[in-house]
Amino acid sequence: MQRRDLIKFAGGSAAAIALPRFAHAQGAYKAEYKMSTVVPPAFAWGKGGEIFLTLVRERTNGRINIKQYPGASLVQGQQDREFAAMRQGIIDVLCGAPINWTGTVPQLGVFTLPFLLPDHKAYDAVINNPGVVNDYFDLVRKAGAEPLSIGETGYRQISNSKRPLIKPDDLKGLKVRVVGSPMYGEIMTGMGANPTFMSWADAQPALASGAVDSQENPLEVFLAAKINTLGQKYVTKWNYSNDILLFAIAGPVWASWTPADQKIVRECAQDAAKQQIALVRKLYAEDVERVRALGVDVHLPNPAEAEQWRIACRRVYARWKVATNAALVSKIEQVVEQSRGKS
Ligand code: X2X
Repeated sequence: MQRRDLIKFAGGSAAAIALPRFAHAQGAYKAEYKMSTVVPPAFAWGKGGEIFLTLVRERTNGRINIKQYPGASLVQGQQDREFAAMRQGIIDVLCGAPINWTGTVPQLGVFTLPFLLPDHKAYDAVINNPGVVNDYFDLVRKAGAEPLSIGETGYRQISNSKRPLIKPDDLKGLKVRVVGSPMYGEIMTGMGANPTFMSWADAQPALASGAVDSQENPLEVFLAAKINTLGQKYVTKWNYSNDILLFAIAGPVWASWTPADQKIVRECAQDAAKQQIALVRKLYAEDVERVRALGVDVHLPNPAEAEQWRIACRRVYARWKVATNAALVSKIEQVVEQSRGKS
């Protein structure tokens, strides 16, 4: 052993001897907690993650240091592996769309059923309903994470390179990239399209090369990722599915924090979700104008057209209501129904 190494070794063992006392005082906190987001802070939901970790660092005086790994890089871009990786201890903090986790825990996809949440009024009524939230949070807890708060990833709109999509038949034969959610695949198949499951990282080259004709994402994502430069010329703002943005902590990590820190972190997530929703809504309000300004054709379905889209998804809806959690979906349906007509 070289002298330099010896010194290093001695230093290391001194630190190791000191560690237990230090660790005890700090409640065995990690130096860094890893947060996965699919998209970076240039996108509203990546921004939600950044807001959250900044608040946590400030309000815990740096005791809890969360680092964001965008591009789902902790799972090599394979966003559908996020939840499993959280269970394995690779991811400590989730700030994501549960649709990406439905291969691991199908029930977490309840909010994304096609046309379940018709507008923001319905969305707000649902995510602020204690009965719905408690049931959902119980599912998350049973799956291995402590849920903290609910933001919004945004209404997903369909785009393609071929033609305006006015009615379900117009999707016939289109190759559509969807996230790894079997339900989205069935929606597309039901309308005669050919869905391909792909991560977000793979989607962009596939659109650019023409390997797929179509994709669906919130227009905020379309704008931030400049999807129009990938040959996507037509958009239909059909509002077919809107996933929540769930802020959650891996169960064992949560249990390692003091109750006082747990309270702070939960409040930070609640504040971050509020700010993130406000940002998504602001972008939603201006998206049509901004997408049209890029020379993209944006179709806004009239009520009769919207009804056709809804009818085309009815069978998949019924199947996935049962395949996810029929009791919870029924509860959500009731809250949506009550929200109608209320200002
Ligand atoms: O991959 C997508 O389409 C994205 C970014 O919207 C999700 O993570 C669900």
